Amino acid sequence: MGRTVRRAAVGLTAGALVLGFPVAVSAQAGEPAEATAETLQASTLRDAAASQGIFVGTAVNDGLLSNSTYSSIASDEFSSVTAENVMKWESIQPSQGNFNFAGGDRLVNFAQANDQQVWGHTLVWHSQLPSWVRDGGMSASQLRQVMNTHITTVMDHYEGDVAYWDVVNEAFNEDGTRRPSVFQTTLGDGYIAEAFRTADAADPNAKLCINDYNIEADNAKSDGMFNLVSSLLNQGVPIDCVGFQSHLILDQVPSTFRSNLERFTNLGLEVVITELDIRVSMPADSAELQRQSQQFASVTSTCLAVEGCVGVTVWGISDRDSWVPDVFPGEGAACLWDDNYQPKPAYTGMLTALGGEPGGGEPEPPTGCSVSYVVNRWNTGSVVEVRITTSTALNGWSVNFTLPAGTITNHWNAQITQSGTTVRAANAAHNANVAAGGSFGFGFQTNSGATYTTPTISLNGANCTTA
Ligand code: 9MR
Repeated sequence: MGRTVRRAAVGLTAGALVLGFPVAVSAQAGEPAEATAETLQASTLRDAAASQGIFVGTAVNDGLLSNSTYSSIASDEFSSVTAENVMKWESIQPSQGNFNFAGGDRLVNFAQANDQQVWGHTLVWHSQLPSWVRDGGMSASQLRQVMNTHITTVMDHYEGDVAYWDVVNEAFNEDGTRRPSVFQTTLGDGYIAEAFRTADAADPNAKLCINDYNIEADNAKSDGMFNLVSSLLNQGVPIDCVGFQSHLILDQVPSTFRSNLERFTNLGLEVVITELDIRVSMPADSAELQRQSQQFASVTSTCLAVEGCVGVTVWGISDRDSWVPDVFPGEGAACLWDDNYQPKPAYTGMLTALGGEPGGGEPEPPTGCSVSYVVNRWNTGSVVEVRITTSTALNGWSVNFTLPAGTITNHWNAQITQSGTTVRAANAAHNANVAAGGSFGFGFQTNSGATYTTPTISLNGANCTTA
């Protein structure tokens, strides 16, 4: 059946190879790749995670994929994507036999364009279940048929495109008993084994998971999950993994997280952090954001420390896109990027835990400028042409220098002001933007025929060299 534990090595980009850090399928869990003078550290979550042999994912909101800021972060930073909503039953089979794969297909296309794994979420769940299933009053044989048709049709459609499926989601109550979903009440305990067998028949190569929340700690609910998966394995039911959603609260990362994951990996199952976020009472202050950073790092390190923890997925990119404020009024700031898509301390914490470093430890690009200062003089006047080459891109510039004699009577390609011997030239509207390595020029005429040598010229406050 080939359902064995292994570390996924997805999302290894060409960039990682160019950097030459230890790509290390051999990297040991918990040992960050070390940077040396010759090697740069990964500067994105996905490169850093690849160097550790795990994937890093995000839930993707289909409606935001057209936002280029959002989609750039999704593609640059993550090696795995989970459909936040579009692969759920109500989206994919809103009425019986009417399958709508458009949203899921968009995600698959996005993932394939960006060398990403797709995590399928979710096949059998009590929520976001259309009323024709939830309240349909079906007999056991009808509902069994409906459930199996749904699993088979969806998995057939995505066969080869979706690496992991949450086959069953949120099957437990907090006390570890079964949640009384329509599947549980109509089909009984056996519906989970049946769903996994059907899923295995539909796509024998996809990894098949059961996923839940509040099972991160060793508690009654995770005991229920543990007993279930132990029993499924004993019955030979094809199951590969357990997803720990990890919708956490600041300062409440469970101390038993690692040992709890390990009791599942000791059964031979993969474990995955599938929906990580850490919510804070709003407004979040900077001390809380620092602790949140440490806690994202701690969860990431916990996964790295557990052989068989194959990935960490965060539930959304920015705080503004998160489900949290809608469901927990007064709480939020649960993600790695803020409302303006700026990385938060939590981003740096997670990247660092993965052995990466913002900027990758790359040397700062060289800064500087060089000047050519060409003078044409006659007895009572001079024309000076200044040309400056900049090593960094400019979005507006200001050039300062001294003029030992004379008054500027005319100038071009800059706004020029003179105060005694001090001259300031600022960009004109048409030459404010200069690419790195590019140059710009301006000129002026004076009423002095004195000999002008090239002065010290500064660009945006830093002195240039003379070309
Ligand atoms: O993030 C999802 C949100 O957009 C939906 O409105 C919500 C509906 O239940 O589901 C959210 O995602 C959930 C996930 O599918 C399962 N685990 C809990 C997640 C947060 O509610």
